[in-house]
Parts: sequence; C-alpha cells; structure tokens
Amino acid sequence: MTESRLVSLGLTPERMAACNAQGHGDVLGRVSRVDRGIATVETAQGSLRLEIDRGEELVVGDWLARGAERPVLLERSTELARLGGPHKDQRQAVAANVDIAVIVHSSTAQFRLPLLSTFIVMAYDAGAEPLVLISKADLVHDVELLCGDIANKLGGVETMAISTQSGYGLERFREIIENKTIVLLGESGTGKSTLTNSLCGSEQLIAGELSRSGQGKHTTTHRELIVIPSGGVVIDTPGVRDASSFSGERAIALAFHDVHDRALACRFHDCAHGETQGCAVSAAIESGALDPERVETYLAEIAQRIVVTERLEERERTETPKKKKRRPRSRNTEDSDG
Ligand SMILES: Nc1nc2c(ncn2[C@@H]2O[C@H](COP(=O)(O)OP(=O)(O)OP(=O)(O)O)[C@@H](O)[C@H]2O)c(=O)[nH]1
Ligand SMILES: [Mg+2]
Ligand SMILES: [Zn+2]
Repeated sequence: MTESRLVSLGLTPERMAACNAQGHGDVLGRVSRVDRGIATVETAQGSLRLEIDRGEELVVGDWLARGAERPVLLERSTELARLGGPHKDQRQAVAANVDIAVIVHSSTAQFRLPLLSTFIVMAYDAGAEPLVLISKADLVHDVELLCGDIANKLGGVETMAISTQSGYGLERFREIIENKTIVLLGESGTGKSTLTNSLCGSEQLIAGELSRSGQGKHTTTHRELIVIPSGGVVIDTPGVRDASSFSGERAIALAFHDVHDRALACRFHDCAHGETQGCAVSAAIESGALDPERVETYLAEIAQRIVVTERLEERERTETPKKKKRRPRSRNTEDSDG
C-alpha cells in the first residue's frame, strides 16, 4: 500500500496543509474503529492498533499525525456529537471529519419527526451537511411522493430515495458522496449496513460479519469507517432508538429555520410561542404556514438545550473539582455499543 491509500481514506491537500500548520510531522492515518480503549488506525502501510491514553479521546474518523513519541490527534474539521455522560449533560463526540450526515429513514417505517429533527440538528451542530435518505424505495408505491412529503415536514432539507434492492437512486447517491466522508445515522433496520455493503462491495469486513452470524439479520454493534472503492468514505453506525443532541443555538436555528425566522418576528423577545399576544409563530400555525408538530419539536429542542445548560452550570457550581475522569464509556441510547 502507498500514500494513495491515505487519499482513499479522505486525506485532502487542505488537511495535509493543516497538519503542517499545526506543527506536526506527516499524516499517519485515520481512525477506523474504537474498541475499549484501542483505536484501529488505517495507515499507508496498513492497519495498526493504538492504545488510547488516559484522558485522550479518539473517535472514528479522526486523523492522526506522526509525533515524536506517539501519534498526535489532528484538529477535527467537523465533530458529530451527542448528549451523554452520567448526568446527561456532556458533549460526546461520536465521529469526526464527516462531510455529510446521512440520516437513513426506511420508507416503510413510522415517520418520527422528533428523531429525524434531532439528527438534522446534530448534523448542523457538527458542521456537516444533513441529507435524509429514504431507504427501501422498492417497498412503496410512490417513493418520490413520500420523499417530497418528508422533505416538507423537515423544513425542506435535502432528501432523496434509494433502494439497494432495485438500485434506485444508487448512482446519484454515489455521485453526491464521491470523495466525501459520510456517516450513516438512523434507527435499527433501516438498511445502513446493507447500503454500506452495496457501496463498498461484498468483500468488505461487514459482509464477513454477516456470514459469521449465519443469519440474514444482524445488527451493527460498532461504528466503523470503510473506504468506498468508487471514491469516498462511509462510517456505518449502530441503529438508535432515540437520539439526544448536545445542540448549540445555531444548529437548532438552522434545522428549524422556518420556525426560527417566524420566532424572530414575535412582539416579545422572550415569547413562549403559546397563546401570547403578538406571537408570529402562533399566527403562522393559525394560518397553516407552520406545522404545529414542527413547532412543538422546535420548542422541545430549545427546552432541552436550556435544561442541559442549567444542569451543567449547577454541577459546576456544586461539585468540588475532581480529577478529570477516564473517557466516558457511554451506553447512551444506542441499541448496542462496543
Ligand atoms: N426491500 C428492501 N430491503 C432492504 C433494503 N435495504 C436493506 N434492506 C433490508 O433491511 C434489513 C435491515 O438492514 P440492515 O442493513 O441490517 O439495517 P441497519 O440499518 O444496518 O440496522 P442496524 O445495524 O441494526 O442499525 C435487512 O433485512 C435488509 O435486507 C432495500 O433497499 N430494500
Ligand atoms: Mg447495521
Ligand atoms: Zn412567539
């Protein structure tokens, strides 16, 4: 293997320049997997296993430079994070240097506005582009109609349909993600790993896991980064039942731009958007311009943000300063997490 392997892994001239600017040696490789304090790093020479130091946090997608004693973590261009920690008030990185957060929703699954909205907030919060992918297009009569409907409900976010079964939408999807790093997010069973296989070819490790289980159905238990032979990098993740974002105000405003823009026009700046006088949001619901469920979801995201901020502040006030804990090994809401 050669340096071109690093390019396949997503190394760009910009990142190489950033590595130099940060005063490090050459780029060493990219983290493809993290298991109990051990990171698997893909390098030009192949994979290596790196023990993660106490207090150090490495996530899938991270880039490492060669250091004098040990590899050094390079600054993340984007950081996908969720709300975690024992007090549910910490920002926990789950993937780094992701360009597109692909939110996979099965065309036959129940549409859950709060869950999909949280993924969109997480994408913006990370600094990545959200893309909603309606999977299993072969199972519904008019998937484009469904796609348009879902895009509407999500405030016009980029949405497209795909089927790994019929190949519908696959070529377009390949073009969109070419030479980008994408992460697949979604509920269990939406087809994230099947899509990963179809993008990467059946010789990938993930297919091996499939045959080892001896069954048709398997559930992903690890976040894993895989190179797409036609260009690009995909991070497959375990399905989640629920998601909580550690979301900044800006990410919420972007994900709910339609509601947010109306809220700016309310008479009182601290408007609760209820039955308040001069509330532009309520007026928009009244006129049918805004979906009440969307407003409700927006208010829930804002409320959660306030609760998390207060919890953090309260803890900082009351807790005696302790030594920084070892990396939080979160269970959080993933169905499973190694
Ligand atoms: N009809 C149809 N079935 C699909 C398609 N894509 C995936 N499936 C099926 O959906 C089921 C779940 O697929 P997975 O790829 O394991 O789903 P996942 O999102 O990775 O699930 P977790 O790993 O649990 O998060 C499997 O039985 C797949 O065969 C599709 O395009 N069409
Ligand atoms: Mg899977
Ligand atoms: Zn209002």
